[in-house]
Amino acid sequence: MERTLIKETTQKIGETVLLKGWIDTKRDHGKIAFIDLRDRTGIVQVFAQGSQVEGLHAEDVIYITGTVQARPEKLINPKLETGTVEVVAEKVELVSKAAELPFDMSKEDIEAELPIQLDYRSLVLRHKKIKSIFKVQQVIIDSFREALKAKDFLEFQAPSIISSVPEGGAEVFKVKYFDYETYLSQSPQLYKSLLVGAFERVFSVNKIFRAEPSVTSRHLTEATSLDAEFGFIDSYQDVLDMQEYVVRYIFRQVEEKCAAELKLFNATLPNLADKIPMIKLREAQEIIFKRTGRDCRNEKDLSPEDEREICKWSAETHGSDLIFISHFLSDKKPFYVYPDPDEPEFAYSVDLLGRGVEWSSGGQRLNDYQTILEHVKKWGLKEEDIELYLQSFRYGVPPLAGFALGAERMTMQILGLKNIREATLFPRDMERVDIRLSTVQPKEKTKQQ
Ligand code: AMO
Repeated sequence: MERTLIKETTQKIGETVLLKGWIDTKRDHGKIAFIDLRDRTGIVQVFAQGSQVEGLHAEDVIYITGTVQARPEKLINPKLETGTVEVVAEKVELVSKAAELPFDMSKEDIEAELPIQLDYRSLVLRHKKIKSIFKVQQVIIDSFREALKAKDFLEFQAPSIISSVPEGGAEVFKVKYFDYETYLSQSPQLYKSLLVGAFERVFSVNKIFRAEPSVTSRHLTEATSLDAEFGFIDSYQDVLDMQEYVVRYIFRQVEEKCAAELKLFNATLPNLADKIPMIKLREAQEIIFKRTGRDCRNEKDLSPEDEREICKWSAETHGSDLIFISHFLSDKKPFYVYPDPDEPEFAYSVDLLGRGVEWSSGGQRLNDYQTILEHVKKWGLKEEDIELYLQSFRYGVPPLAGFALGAERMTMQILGLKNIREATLFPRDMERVDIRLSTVQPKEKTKQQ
């Protein structure tokens, strides 16, 4: 018999069907039992004789042949999509036996600390609420793609092994590459910029690798970056507008396609005013000083506390949970940023903050070859390490700009998750690659590497 998917059962009243799935929960009542059977399309209640399901428990994979019956009015379960029917089991076949579960997966929230949940990631990812995080993330990433394709951007696959460190800093993983030293990509920055010379408008969805030396609730060592870059801009305002268009598109799609998932988390999309407000770094610091008395006015960046405060200000005064902060210090930013000609110590660089956390960075890039060379020298980079990038600009590249949104950060902030690891299928940090490193490698060995 051909398999029937669980969501199709409501259309098959009176028919005999073959269902294949996992036991989500089992309720024993002596001679009879109820099983909530789960497949990729949903859950349906199965009624069985106790003897048919003896010894079975949650996560066992079973095939059930049975008849679909309409439930009497008073037994309809409005919480289930298939709540108007149940399947009366005729034959139950055990296909794959599951081990005893380490915790109860039938609760609305798994009652185990996050590190434990991450140790059992393969199992935990089967939980309805956890799965829904990745449905939302998929819609975010799909919508990023759709929004940019609609604007004629070409998607490219960014390399992961790179020969230079575009963003600077020590947060980079070295890779022994035969006899040479290379790095895991911190960012596809140089590739997306040089591709503007070929395709004018490009984007990529790719992994970035950061050797983050601390364990925080918003940093991963391997993150998903949604990168875009485009040429022929008139001013750096264009990059704000493009980003705003993309973010609004993503929000609309998430709202339309993920109503059930948002409800599970009691989440609402961030408020957006008619236009996302934009202020300069120094203005933001002045506002923070006035509001809190905390003097950060000479700092090169906003601290996490500052980010939360300026987002609060934005929500209160502009009705926007998102805010752009521009004009970071040129010499604290990577070599490719475009200094504002009116105040060159500050750059046309822009971060997007949302609900207290940075969602993206971006800005206008240098496109004049000689100026790029000057910056390369000043920033202490080796020309030969970024030869392909330089080559593109040697042969003419229009004024350009771009941005990169962190997919996990967006997911986390939209759903109100406390820790970025929850928004990552397989989070990596300095203590974990799949499972805790300390449990698989002696500490000494981990240290040496
Ligand atoms: P930046 O380094 O700010 O900019 O990274 C862009 C966005 O990527 C996300 N992100 C991270 N998410 C989780 N863990 C991390 N360790 C991590 N690092 C970054 C954040 C961040 O805002 N080349 C520039 C982008 C550009 O100018 O186009 C860049 O890499 O959401």
